Amino acid sequence: MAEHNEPLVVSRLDEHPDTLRERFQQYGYLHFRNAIPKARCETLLRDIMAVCEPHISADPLTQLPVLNGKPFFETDAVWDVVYPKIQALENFHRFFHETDALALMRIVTNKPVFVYPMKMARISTPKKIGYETPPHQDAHSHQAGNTMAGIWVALQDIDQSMGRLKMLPGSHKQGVRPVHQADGVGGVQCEIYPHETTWHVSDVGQGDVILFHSCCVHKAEPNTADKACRFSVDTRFCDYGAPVFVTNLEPHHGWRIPGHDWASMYRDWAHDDLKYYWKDYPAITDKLLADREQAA
Ligand SMILES: O=C(O)CCC(=O)C(=O)O
Repeated sequence: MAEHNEPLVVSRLDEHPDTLRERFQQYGYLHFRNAIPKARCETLLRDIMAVCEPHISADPLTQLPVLNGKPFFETDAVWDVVYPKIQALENFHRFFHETDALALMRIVTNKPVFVYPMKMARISTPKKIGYETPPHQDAHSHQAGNTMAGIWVALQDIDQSMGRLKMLPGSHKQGVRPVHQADGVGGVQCEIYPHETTWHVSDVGQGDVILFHSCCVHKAEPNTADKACRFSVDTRFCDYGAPVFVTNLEPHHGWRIPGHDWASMYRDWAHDDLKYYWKDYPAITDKLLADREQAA
């Protein structure tokens, strides 16, 4: 089925929160331009790039990340070496606990926010075609209740060649879908129905944010650039007190990279306030929430 692209619908922070929440329910996502200060994105981008050396480094002319060796994706050997170093960056985790990020999440929850402990950094390297993030719903991957949502932040300007994030508008309205195995980040892809041919996608700028419903289908485009890599970060959140499935309390990929646990990640942190901040969260569950909703 041929895909048809339309631009992301742009929302503004000065719009009434009710209007924004209605749009979120209509499309399954909200896109804000320049919603996180560029300086903070730039600092995090530089910190992440520094731990990706020598595999990725700053282009001498543009200072943007470029690939030096072979392309790689999540779970490749190079990625397994650099990812624990990225995860150990205190400011990567703190990024999502700053007031501006929390305010964005609160637009969706309309209640105090719980930020999931698991934080994700994405590196899309060029020429790894077929291994980009397949179409999926986070409700499945995070076993989420229906009030969980995602926040995705562009750490740099991202154009059409660099593996943009693409949303399937309105796809959250049909619940959690069946999945099958797929190559690429996450390893599964969900069903797309025949009438769903229109996707929303745009070039985004450093500091642009996409908030998405746990059932909104999304995927990444392939990175077809010559050398440019794409860096973004994301996490999940819900209204404080909503059930959170227990695996979301682990570091991303802690389940498969030996020694990649909170204690090792925290070793060089300068502050203690965000260490194990979820320990007293009242609604940690090991019940399969997405499956339960699907069956309901
Ligand atoms: O940035 C990407 O490639 C994937 C992001 C994503 O799928 C997510 O945040 O759920």
